Amino acid sequence: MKQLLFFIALVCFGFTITAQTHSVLSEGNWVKLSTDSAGIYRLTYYDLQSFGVDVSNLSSDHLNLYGMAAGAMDEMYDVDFTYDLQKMAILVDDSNDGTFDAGDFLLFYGQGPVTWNYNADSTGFKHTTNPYCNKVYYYLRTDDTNPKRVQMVDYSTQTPTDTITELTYTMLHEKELYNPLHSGRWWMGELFKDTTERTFTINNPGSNFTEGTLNLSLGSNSTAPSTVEVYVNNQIIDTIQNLITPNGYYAYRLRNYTFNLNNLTNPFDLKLVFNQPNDSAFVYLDYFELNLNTSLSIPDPIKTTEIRSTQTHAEGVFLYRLTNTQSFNFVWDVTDPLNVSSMKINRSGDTLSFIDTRTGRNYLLYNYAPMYVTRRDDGSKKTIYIVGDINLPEPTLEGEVENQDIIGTATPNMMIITTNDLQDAANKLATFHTDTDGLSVGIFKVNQIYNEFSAGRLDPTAIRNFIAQKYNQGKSNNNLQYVLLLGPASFDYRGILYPNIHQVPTYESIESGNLINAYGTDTYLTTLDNTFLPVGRIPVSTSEEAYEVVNKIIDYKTQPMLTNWKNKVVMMADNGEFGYFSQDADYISQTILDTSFNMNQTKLYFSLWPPVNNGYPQVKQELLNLLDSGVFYMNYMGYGGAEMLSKEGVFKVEDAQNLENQQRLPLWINASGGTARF
Ligand SMILES: [Ca+2]
Ligand SMILES: [Ca+2]
Repeated sequence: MKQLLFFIALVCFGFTITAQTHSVLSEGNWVKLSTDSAGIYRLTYYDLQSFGVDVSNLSSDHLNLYGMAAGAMDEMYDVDFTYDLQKMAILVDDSNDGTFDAGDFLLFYGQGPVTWNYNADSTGFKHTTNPYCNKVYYYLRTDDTNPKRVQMVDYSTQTPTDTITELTYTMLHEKELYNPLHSGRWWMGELFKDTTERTFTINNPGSNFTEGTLNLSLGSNSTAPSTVEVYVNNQIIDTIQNLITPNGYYAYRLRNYTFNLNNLTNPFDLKLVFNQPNDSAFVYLDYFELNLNTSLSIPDPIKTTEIRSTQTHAEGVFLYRLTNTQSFNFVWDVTDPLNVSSMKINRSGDTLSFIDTRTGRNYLLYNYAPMYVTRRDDGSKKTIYIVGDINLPEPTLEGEVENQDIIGTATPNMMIITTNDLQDAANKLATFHTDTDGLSVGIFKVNQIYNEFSAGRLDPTAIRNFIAQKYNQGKSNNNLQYVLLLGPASFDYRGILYPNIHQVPTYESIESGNLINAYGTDTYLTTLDNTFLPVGRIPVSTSEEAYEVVNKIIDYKTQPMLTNWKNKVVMMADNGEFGYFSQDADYISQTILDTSFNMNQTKLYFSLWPPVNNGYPQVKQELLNLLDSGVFYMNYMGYGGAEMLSKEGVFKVEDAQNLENQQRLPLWINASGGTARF
């Protein structure tokens, strides 16, 4: 009988698998690479060899690169969202012999955390910094089929309507240093407080700009009127007025300013001066970005130059004419980073030109010369020298990627999303739920999710999309019912202040400067099309902590103490805030009374007790007695922090540690500040 069951299971399994799609990572040999700024990157035969790739008789057609466009994932829920790695167009130079061997190399367009978009309404190109990740990852498959290569695009027979002679040099200065409220996605840079004046030198060899725009973002906190003066080459160009921050919940108020710049020199100095009205006032520089117009004249020694031009954001057939371009022989259209194409160019002396009928394109201009490889026998050793005049950078090796296929995994009833460190505890909990509740439980690690849903980048939306993919896949059978996040979360996605957090990310608001408007929430992760799935988090950081909580859960469920404590509700309310805390507690209390549940309620409102030495010792004693004897549902409204509840400390960390309420654990809901930060 056992054998028969096994056979049936195999058949079902086989059937399910064929009906599903699979990740490209489910087969083949893979190497993971990363880049941290936009540009053309090179990988040579020797690079692949040093990565451990088997390069003997490597057919160049077997090389393909995969990834996703840079930037944060799109938060808009779309049933047809893209997932899994996408094959990218790359250039492979194998000396036309079909084999990738010594002297051969491949080139690809790699990106970084900063992307630029044209903003037709205002100031030209605006940047976006990915708030989640400093790198962009690429996956090289070395035993692939169907090679995807950079194709030549040829519009040279079209008659131009416009000649483009200017490019827009975009430049960003942004340091991500401070997040004072430890919340949200904004990070501030240089602090103008003890230092109130800073000068930045803008230097771009080869440019001949004289005008452009400056986009300045400042976060300020000042109770009195204060100003920031903006200087170019020590000439004041404007004074920012009215830097007053509203009282209340602001750590700082973020504001954006745009200035037109004229009579520029290359290089030039940009100076910011904060006129500080009192010692507590300060200003953060969030960032400044520049759009500088320069002629398409690009001398040596620049190797790679990005070309984007505000002139092309209209309809037309554009002739780009670039002078002084002796060293360049390639122009790539990188507007779609996964489908890069090569422009058909025309060279005449030191002038390079090309035609494009499409508007709003981004190009990269670069040079690659043949590489010269010499081999020399040095005793028994063969030393290989690579000589070339190419200054193209190489991507960073991140390591091999094991085959995985969470896209193709069947949808479980419950999923546990966790990190490598915590998976043993996750396994224990999964087994428990399967044995006692009959649930199928799937454990998924965040890094595996990133590989297939965000090309390796930490991104909360990758988690959301993964949950959506699993939910949609099991929709007809209502398979996915619960999502558990097992692990810590942090506002510090990039590890700027806390580099070693292995996190299961939460969703943070964009706003970071305001205590009320900045928040983190896990519900984003399971809010799908028209569905919201129950989601919970066990915010533990270590395996020991994880086991402790898992054991508590198992105890709670397996040793029910069916005494009257399961009927007890405690409503605790702080004083202050004009009595709102007790009013709100009353509202919840009444809501419980209105249900058919016959619960025994105890009200611990501070305002009903006499204060003793500015404290509430009687409330504290009553609370500890109640908790020790067992409370089913504990509700607290009031002031609080990670160390204690209420300013008077009616419940502190040591009180929790001294409780004798094993097997009588309360469901505790707090409306309070910072008590349950993770
Ligand atoms: Ca070759
Ligand atoms: Ca910033």
